[in-house]
Amino acid sequence: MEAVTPREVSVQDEAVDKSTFKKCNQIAFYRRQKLLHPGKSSYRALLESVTLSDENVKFQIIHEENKVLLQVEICEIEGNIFRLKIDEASPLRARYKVRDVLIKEPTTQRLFISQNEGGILVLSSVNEDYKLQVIANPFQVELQSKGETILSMNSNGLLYFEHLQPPPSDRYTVAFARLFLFMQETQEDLGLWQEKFGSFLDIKAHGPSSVGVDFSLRGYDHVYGIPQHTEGLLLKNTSDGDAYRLYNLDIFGHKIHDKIGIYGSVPLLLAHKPNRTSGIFWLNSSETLVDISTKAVAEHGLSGSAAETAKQKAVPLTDVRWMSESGIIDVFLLMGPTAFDVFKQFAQLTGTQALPPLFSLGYHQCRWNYEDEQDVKAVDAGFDEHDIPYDVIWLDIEHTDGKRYFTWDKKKFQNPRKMQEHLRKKKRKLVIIVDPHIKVDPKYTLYSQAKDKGYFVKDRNGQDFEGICWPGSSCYLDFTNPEVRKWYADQFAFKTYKGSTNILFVWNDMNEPSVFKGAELTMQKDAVHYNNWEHREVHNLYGFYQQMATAEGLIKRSSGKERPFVLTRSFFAGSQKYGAVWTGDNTADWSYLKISIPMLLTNSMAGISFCGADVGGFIGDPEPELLVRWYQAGAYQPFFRGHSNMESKRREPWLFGEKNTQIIREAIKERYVLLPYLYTLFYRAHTAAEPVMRPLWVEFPGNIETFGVENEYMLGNALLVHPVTEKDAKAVSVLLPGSAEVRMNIYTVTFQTILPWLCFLQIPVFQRGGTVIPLKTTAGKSTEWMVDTSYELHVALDTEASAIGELYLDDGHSFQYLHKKQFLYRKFTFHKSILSSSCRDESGQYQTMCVVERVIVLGFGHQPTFVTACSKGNELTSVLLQYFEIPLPCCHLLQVAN
Ligand code: NBV
Repeated sequence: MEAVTPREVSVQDEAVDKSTFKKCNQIAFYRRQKLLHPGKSSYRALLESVTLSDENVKFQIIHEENKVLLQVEICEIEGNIFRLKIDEASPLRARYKVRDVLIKEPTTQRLFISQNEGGILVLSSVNEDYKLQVIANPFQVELQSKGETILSMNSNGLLYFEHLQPPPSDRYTVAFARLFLFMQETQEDLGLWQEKFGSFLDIKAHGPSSVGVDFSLRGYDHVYGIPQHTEGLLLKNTSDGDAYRLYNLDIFGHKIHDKIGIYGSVPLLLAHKPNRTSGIFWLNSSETLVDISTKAVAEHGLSGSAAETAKQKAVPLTDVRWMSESGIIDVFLLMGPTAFDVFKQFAQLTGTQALPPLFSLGYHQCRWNYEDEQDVKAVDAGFDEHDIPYDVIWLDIEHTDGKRYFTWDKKKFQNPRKMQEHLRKKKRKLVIIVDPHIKVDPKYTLYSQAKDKGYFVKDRNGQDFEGICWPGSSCYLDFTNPEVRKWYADQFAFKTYKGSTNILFVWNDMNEPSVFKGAELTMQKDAVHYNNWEHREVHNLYGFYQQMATAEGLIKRSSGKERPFVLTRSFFAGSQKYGAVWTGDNTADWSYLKISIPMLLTNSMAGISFCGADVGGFIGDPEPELLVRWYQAGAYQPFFRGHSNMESKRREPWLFGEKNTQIIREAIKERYVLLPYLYTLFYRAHTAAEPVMRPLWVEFPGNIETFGVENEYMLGNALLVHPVTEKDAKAVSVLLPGSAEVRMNIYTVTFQTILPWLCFLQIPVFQRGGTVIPLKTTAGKSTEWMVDTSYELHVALDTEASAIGELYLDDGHSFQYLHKKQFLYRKFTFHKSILSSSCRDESGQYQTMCVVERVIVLGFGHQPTFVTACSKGNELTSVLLQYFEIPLPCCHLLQVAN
């Protein structure tokens, strides 16, 4: 089958056809699990079987009806994390356990048994802060901190574990054939050994293997996380058939406010109450559904008479029920107690955000497609002509020879190296797309090599799995195989990837994986991967593995020297280690601009700081006002890329009249000026797991008003951003959290302030009192043009007239910051009218000639009488503070006298 053009692809027509995708009640394992209702659990713990080692505590639990034994393993991991694993005690065959997501086997701490009698086992942590109480009958686990129950597991009795069984044909003799047939018919509805969806049949070679359990979070009624859905920030209560679905799917034209899974999944849920944040990380890569129910219960539990209950104070409680199609139960309880602790705990398990090369924090210009070399050059020149900074131009699938990735369409791109040299001279980069499907074409080396080596995913009959995608008939590389990943990484070597240079970086798309005409437009669950694991076990990891292999390839081609940049559409927990993520095919409509904020905040809380949404909206044509507002919003989001569909009109920033060009130019320039702050935030994300973009409640954890806010957010701890997402907005109502004492920017703030929308040119961004942010004094044509540009500090004073902040810098592209300590990390403090700069990390060695040229102090209150520069001995307090220009009226630096 020949290459598919977008118009031919039914996926486009089916975009709005809901029947292409399953509703929860069309998912067999969900239906089966839902037959189990809250109540007394059928599991009983055999506490006499308890064994204790340095690593963990183990015991068995038994199902009272089927008598199947499960093995429970509990361990404490340093840093307030508890891990609970439940697997079959003696499974028919090993069950799938997620690999490669945890960065290392976590370091455990010994638990102590402080009680094991009367059907109760109490485990205490080393520092005795936490206690785990295991109740034998019915089986339940409670986690307490200093006497307070934080959460319990299986308190609703929803522990569900389908043990592996031999196929019915082995179990029944011919004499029972009739009965078996009858059973098969009745069982089909429950999809035990096979499951139909439309014309698709999923044959389950190993039968039913679903697992699930409930958690009750005491005192919590605000829960967040489990991306990716087109939903609001706060997770909603689910009703039957309406669970949050974690199943990576390519849904073109996806609707907003929908709990179906799109593109990526991170099974991490966060719960917050004023004095505590907790997290539940459900490590399972098969299709997963999450039910949420928040209610108020009597303080001392659900039991007790009605009269007693009425007397007791009602406390909120959130029940979270996780249900996965297969694998084991492997769950990490992240005990915080602060949100930042939870972020660290998750990063301790899955890694932190990779430090992006600086260029990738600039503006990216993408389109499906920039036609040819001339087009690329013309668009590039357009940016200079219109004085708009940008760093990267992108090439979509049409740049290839018939959608054979790693090749070029020779008519359109006759000399890709020369084109890249041209961009290099302009100090810019190129990103090209590399999808995971490989065209079935024996003359295509990538295909023939992979075929010979047996590197493709197989169908259930052992043949290479074939599906339709952009190139027509395609096979899919099995990235779960480490050998395939190594081979794939090698494809990025300059010698192998003809026409590539070191300014070329990569975009992984369609890696859910997307399979046109496949069940739910993805791969059959009964396809077979490396080590004979069915696709159902690893589905949500497919994109994770492709991005991992791609990032490794880019590092390898530079002999380990250069940082990679890889954007992926599909992702899982831990994808942050490999690059950036975007939210996929959004629509050019105000509602999609609005939803991009909670979507990005949710990704950020799940560890993926480097995320963004297509500026302008991928599908359709934005009206100019929407496009302008989207640029203004995107300028303050971590990954900033304009992108449009093939059918959309061209929308380079200068095509909407001078007035709009001017506003977009300003927004992009603001982004470039902000880069030192943003890069510093990325360093914090990289080293301390602090999300770059964070919900207000994370910074103001005790302020209930902030808990549901999703139309504004904090960029780092210093900037509050409230993008304008309404058409014709003349004013925005901004919640500036804090008491009357906290000043934001030049405003003295109470809770809700109505600020006049001064003019269309402005983006509502507020600096928090008590912070210093580093900026560049001016924007250049791209990040590389700005290396020598001076810095500027914005000091916003708090009520004590003090402020602190920091600046991180390095060469912006290599790993020298890591291996050779080639970085500079400064701290700025404004106190008692003195601004000082000190070293934040003494080990940093990086030299720069850049100076802080300007300091702007906000909230000083009145005109200073004089401003002087201080020095220690003959040296200035900081190499950075060498030269000052003092623009009036409100700039003061170093010593400012009242
Ligand atoms: O490669 C073409 C597009 C790409 O531009 C877009 O960003 C991806 O999300 N791709 C999807 C495939 C086609 C979508 C209809």
